[in-house]
Amino acid sequence: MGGKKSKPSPPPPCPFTRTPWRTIPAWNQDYELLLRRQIKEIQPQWKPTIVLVGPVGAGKSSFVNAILSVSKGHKTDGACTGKGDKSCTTSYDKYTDNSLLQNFRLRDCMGLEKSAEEGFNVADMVSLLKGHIKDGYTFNPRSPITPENKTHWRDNPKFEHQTHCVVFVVDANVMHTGIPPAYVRKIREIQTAVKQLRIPRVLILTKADVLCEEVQKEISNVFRSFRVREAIKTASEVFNIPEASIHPISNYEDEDSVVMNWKKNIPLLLTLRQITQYAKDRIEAVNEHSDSD
Ligand SMILES: Nc1nc2c(ncn2[C@@H]2O[C@H](COP(=O)(O)OP(=O)(O)OP(=O)(O)O)[C@@H](O)[C@H]2O)c(=O)[nH]1
Ligand SMILES: [Mg+2]
Repeated sequence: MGGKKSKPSPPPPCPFTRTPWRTIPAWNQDYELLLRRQIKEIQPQWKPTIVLVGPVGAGKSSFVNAILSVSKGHKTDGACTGKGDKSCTTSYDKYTDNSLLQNFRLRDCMGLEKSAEEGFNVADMVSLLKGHIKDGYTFNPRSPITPENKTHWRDNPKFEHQTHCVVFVVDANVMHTGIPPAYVRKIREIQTAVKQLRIPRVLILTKADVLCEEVQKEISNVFRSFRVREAIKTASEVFNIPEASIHPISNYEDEDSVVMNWKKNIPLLLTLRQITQYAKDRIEAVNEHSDSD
């Protein structure tokens, strides 16, 4: 009114960064094949264990299925996935195969919940990292495993039984809405144990397709998406993990067609390559240390 101009509102954030915030050699089928080859060439002395941990519904089991699908070349749903407040995954299952996972064991875990008494118990996580928990154990949120459990408790775990890389899995969208403090507390407690045991850490931000419509339209936009970039920065601060160890991905979802998409495989393969390399490095570091004793 009165000729007074109202202040222009700031423009909405540009959906793309000026230049890609992460560069990769190429986004084509040759590069997809190269990544597959590189992963198969990562050959540790024996099969290390990679453990997935994160809030309920973050997409841990979907990541397992995505990796198994990429590996087989067709969609598979070996791990139970679903929407709900309670963890769909309750047991401690391992996944390996004759292709991309031929030299590794991927382990899916029950999800963390907001309440202290529900979901994956932090005490169980510490026992698991140290190698005390045997295959097929069903987690009980209210009562962590103890040495009295003769079936699933391992008294004197060797280095082979321990975890060799921990992969934190978090929904990228939570980075904008705010990650509930209870989750941050639980994840930090787990990180303390992970650091003490010198286990390498990787963070996966799932559902990048939901976070940014440009990524949903075209997955190769993921390293140019402003929102994804911001989510990575926030995650790095909240979880104290270097940005280079944080991977935005989009899992293969139920609604997707049965056909695999090599473009969608690239972020998944980049993630798997780093995880498997870290797990191999962990074995080598311990071997070198024991050689020099
Ligand atoms: N759009 C989209 N949906 C996803 C993605 N990853 C997982 N989802 C969906 O998120 C829901 C939960 O996924 P799950 O893989 O079961 O999650 P989880 O972390 O294993 O959960 P719990 O086992 O319950 O702890 C499912 O409905 C998935 O289809 C993704 O990258 N994009
Ligand atoms: Mg699960």
